[in-house]
Amino acid sequence: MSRPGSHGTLLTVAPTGAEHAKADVPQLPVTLAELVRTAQACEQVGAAMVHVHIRGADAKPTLDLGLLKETVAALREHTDLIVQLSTGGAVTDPEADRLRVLDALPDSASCTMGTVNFGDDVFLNRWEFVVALHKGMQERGIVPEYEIFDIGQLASLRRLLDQHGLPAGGKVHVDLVMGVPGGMPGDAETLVAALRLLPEGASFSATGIGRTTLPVMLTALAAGGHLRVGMEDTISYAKGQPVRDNAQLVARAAGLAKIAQRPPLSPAQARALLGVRS
Ligand code: KMH
Ligand code: ZN
Repeated sequence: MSRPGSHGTLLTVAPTGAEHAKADVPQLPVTLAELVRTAQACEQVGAAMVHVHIRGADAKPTLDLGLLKETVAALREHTDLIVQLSTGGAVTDPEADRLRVLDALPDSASCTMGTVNFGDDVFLNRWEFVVALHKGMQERGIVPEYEIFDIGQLASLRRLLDQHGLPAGGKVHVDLVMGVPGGMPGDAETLVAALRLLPEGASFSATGIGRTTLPVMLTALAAGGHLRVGMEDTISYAKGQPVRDNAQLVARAAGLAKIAQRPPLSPAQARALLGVRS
């Protein structure tokens, strides 16, 4: 199956997330220095984009705008990676704070396409808020990555594009986040079913949470998709074996992509795929 950019594989690393506690997972990068070191190590083994959640001095998730700006600047200075900020934040973050993330002017930002149960919590994404994110990115020239936690959210994406037009850069890129308890399962059948609802010409990546990591990765590669990996999504490398660091996950994905004859895209190639300015 041929997909945009499918001669090579875009590898995104999501190194931190908002859910794991540093106290439980000491190898989780939470300071700016740890994040930059992690990003550099991941770039060396094949990552082209970094999906960023930041933490405050207490190692808890924060959407502090000053810290976000500092993070974008540091990642740009020390890597060539496409810098994608999360507007999803943590499930407790207010909409205004999530929208303000765009003022840090990253290359890319996430835009979740609907509300979903998220374990015991609710990840709230009202339609009006989704539209505000989409328009805010259009106005600022930020390239969205549409996060899809459940298949119906792909129908919402088509509606968004019909009503409000293409994103900055003119390309549509979707990330299927599979295996969240409350969202779509992380298996081959569901991934293939989701592809039927992708907007025409869209590229996609996929990530499987926890034990769905490998089935989702292998299916996405076979279907011409791109890959997101990282400790935001899994802290277990194999049964009974905790992840050593994010680069270990990126290196495994890069190895599988090479075996699939779809080697990792460089950051420059990934910018062309996603319509991100160089
Ligand atoms: N932390 C999750 C509630 C995103 O980054 O845009 C939402 C999330 C999605 O991680
Ligand atoms: Zn995220």
